[in-house]
Amino acid sequence: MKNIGVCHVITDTTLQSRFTHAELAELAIEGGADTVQFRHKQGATRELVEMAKEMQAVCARHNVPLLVNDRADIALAVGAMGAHFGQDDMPVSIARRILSSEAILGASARTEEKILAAISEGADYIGFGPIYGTSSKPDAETAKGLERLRRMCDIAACPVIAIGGITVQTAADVIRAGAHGIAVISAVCAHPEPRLATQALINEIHSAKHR
Ligand code: TZP
Ligand code: MG
Repeated sequence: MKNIGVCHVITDTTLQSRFTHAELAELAIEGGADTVQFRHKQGATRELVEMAKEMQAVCARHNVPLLVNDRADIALAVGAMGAHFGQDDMPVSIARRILSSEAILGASARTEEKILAAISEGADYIGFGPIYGTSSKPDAETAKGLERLRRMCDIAACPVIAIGGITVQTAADVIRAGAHGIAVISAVCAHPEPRLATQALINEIHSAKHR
């Protein structure tokens, strides 16, 4: 099985404008993030390629996988380790033909049927959420909570990465509910000190796993 990170930091330049995607990647990695995801919903492809290229340089220097949200073509273009897809994005089975068999491909899935479908299409991990309320994704569904997370982790035969409203106060609960790891935007990107915020999340994840 592939090595799927436990602390995915998704970079965002709409919640804050102090740092670029690449700067956020650097700070998150210095804080211990073991996966970084480039997520940028607007802009021309050429601009996205430039941003992702800068991030890939940071990730390669630290040997941390970069995943590209929504875009297999950009992942391929910049040599990223993988990509993450929602239900309206490219199917994982097709993305797998574009990227290599070693690529880490994640899929967001919110029901038992969709989780099983994503796994059979070849997803290496499932993104499940939002666990809590979030304002980082305007079209997010209502919060699923820890009990739903627990059930989904039980049925998924691959790592589940929980997302949505996760903070340093709740990260340990999410791991104890069975999630392999967490993905966060605001807890790191909107924090005054992204490096320290990541460090604190990592501490919570590790202490919950080793208890
Ligand atoms: N998908 C489900 S919730 C969410 C995404 C991209 C937003 C997560 O952001 P935050 O700030 O960690 O709640
Ligand atoms: Mg998407």
